Amino acid sequence: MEFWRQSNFGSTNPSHTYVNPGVYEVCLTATGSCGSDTTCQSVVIAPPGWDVQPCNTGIVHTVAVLSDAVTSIGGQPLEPGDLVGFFHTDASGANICNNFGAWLGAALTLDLCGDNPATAAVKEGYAFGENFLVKVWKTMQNITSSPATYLKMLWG
Ligand SMILES: [Ca+2]
Repeated sequence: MEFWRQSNFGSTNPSHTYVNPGVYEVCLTATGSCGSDTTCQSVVIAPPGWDVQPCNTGIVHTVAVLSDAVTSIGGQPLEPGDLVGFFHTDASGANICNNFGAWLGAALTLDLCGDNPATAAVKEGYAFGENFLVKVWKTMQNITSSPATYLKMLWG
């Protein structure tokens, strides 16, 4: 994980642009005559090409990257802070990032978008029985690990 600190005294809308993908802990401290209060939130910055589209098919599948059973994906060891992305193919066969999240050493649960079979011309997500592609973004190296791994989709 990376940490970043900046003071924005007097700014009502402080902003910062993150250059590198990864997990960041963002804290905002407001100070006034009654004292101060701090709130923190974890944000995940997507690697290039990992743009997730909103799922509007109403078909959602949940997958989990476990903490104990999975220490590597496709031979790539997972380290806390690495990003794990699930990719489906669109109608042209291109790999589209369906969803991704940060693996922090505990189980990572993600909702994946399923394709609506009624809209045959558009492939919005995973079709039934489709293999999926998993990529790992190595946060400390700023690279997507390769080779990519294909796993069989197991919808219940
Ligand atoms: Ca469809």
